[in-house]
Amino acid sequence: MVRRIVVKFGGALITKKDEQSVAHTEIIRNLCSVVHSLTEENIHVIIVHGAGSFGHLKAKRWRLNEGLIADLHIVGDACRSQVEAVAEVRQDMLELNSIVVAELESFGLKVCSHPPHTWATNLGPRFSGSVDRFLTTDPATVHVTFGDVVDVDDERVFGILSGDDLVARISLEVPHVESLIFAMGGVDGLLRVPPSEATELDLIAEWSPDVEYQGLHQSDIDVTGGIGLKINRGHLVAQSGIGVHLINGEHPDRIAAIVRLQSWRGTTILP
Ligand code: IP8
Repeated sequence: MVRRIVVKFGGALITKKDEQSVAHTEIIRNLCSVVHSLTEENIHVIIVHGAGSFGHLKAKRWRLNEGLIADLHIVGDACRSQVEAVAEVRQDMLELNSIVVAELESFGLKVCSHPPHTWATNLGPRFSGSVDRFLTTDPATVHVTFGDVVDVDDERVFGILSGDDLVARISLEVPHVESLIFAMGGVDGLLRVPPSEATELDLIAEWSPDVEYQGLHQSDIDVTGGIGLKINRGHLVAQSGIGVHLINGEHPDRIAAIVRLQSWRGTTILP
């Protein structure tokens, strides 16, 4: 019986969110170490990582989430057009991806990386592109993909496909996914009050749509939907019977604890 999990490494966890293209290499290494131990227990792991400062800052400046805008110029920017910015963000995302891949390989894992702009088009949880590529028969092969700028088949021409949309389709369509785990930065899970005011008691252990939560969505930095998008996509996945959990990725042992059915701190999204 195949056991498979999907883990989202949040962009705010694996990068310094407000400084262009700075990765938290040690956090990435610790996450990859846990992934490695799980593969040794025959668990198949699919990793989707967010963009953090490798994607959101330039995408926001060049309004790539709005699609093609005629004659947009930014005085003093190294890029001359949105089309150049699209190419640069794709390149920056490949750079972040190569850091994640190198850390996984340093543990002896085989890695298959799938940059979305090469196989996916259109946006949202029903984006186009087959997710069959994430199927493996060998747990020592880890598949990796990430939030990216993809082509769109209408007048927008391009747009941002969030890692949160990728995890939703992968979890729902690749067989035998038992859990989807969002590893986040700076918080233990969903909180009842804003993270800056929260105490240990404000963690929501189980979330369903009638439970109110507060999350930090830095709409001045983010071009995708922040915590609201995670909850929305997580809830979609939970409705199909897959366990959906949010944990603090600075404690990656919590990922292993979920899989090993031990106790852990974080939030479960109920169907
Ligand atoms: O951080 C966003 O992906 P996310 C992708 O998973 C880009 O929402 C390029 C900003």
